[in-house]
Amino acid sequence: MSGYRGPMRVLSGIQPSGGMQLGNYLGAIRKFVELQHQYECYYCVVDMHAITVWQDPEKLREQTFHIAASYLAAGVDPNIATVFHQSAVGAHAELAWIFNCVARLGWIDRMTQFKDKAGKDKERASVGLYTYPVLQAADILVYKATHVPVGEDQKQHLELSRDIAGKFNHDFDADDFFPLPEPLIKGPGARIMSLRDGAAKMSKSDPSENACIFLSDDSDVIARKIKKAKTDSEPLPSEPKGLEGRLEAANLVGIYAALSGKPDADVLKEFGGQGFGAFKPALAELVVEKLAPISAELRRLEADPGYLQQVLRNGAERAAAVADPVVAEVKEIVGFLP
Ligand code: AQP
Repeated sequence: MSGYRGPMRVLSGIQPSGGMQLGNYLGAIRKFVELQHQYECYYCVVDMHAITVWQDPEKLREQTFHIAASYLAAGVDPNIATVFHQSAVGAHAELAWIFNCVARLGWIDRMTQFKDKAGKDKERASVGLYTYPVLQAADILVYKATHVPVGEDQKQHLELSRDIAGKFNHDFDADDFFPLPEPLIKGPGARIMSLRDGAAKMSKSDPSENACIFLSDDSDVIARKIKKAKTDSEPLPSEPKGLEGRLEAANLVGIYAALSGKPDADVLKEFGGQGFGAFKPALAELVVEKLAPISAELRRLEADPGYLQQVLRNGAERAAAVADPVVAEVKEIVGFLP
């Protein structure tokens, strides 16, 4: 974090581009809950990121409530952490423009997520999808956040945020104005893979409905998806090195380990030598046991949009009170008139 001496702050967000999925929960939200007791935390629903690919407006509103409700259902306390939706705090977009003029084209060209999401037809992708990681840097740095809990897929974007912060500090001779934010990635669940393809990450917008477990899935749906999960025909090994090259098996064992709090080695001590016919029902039972209380709370909260709206409004006010003065200072630093 170089010589930065400001408060330790956490910022993270999830896109309302679909239902909250197990990867988002294990890779991100579970960490949000722990961190709220250690740092000043800002958790946003990143609706401006979501529209980098087409979103039906009515669904976008619903999904924004759904993601906010999922934060709370998983244990984020809006009286401790600041919970809000990104578009309600204009400072994110203002700083993103200035960062568009700091970031270099070559840096953005290297971002692999754009290549993955744009696919073969990148000429037809939105400009927003291309500059997405610059907006992400603004989301973080507008709060001068020092720590960012994310899944492994976001590592490259976090490096870019550090580069942008460093270049801004250097170009404007503004020593340590922005911290160089640290990613918080490590831990079980940092990379949960699709149930249909062990080489692709679990994603809420995966077109295959059996690829992904959603927080809103009921116990029958969870059991069915796990039963249908792709696997090989070998029994489970009794040690982690036996999972090498067995992507799907490694993913299921990883999910079991992340939810049970046991290392992979202990899971394999228990299930090594057994086939998926025995392991899958045990996994389904564990997933249902861990997710059921969260889904019940999620349903309760979603039935009360008035409360969710109030949480988001209060959060946006608190967030703007921190972000607006940072943007005002940035404008002065770059030479804009007040
Ligand atoms: N499969 C995953 N394993 C671990 N962590 C994951 N995250 C996402 N998928 C996994 C983490 O969840 C946070 C929010 O992600 P996001 O919604 O902003 O964007 P994403 O990474 O693109 O998530 P999805 O579900 O794949 O969304 P779509 O389908 O819309 O692209 C991040 O911290 C991410 O690392």
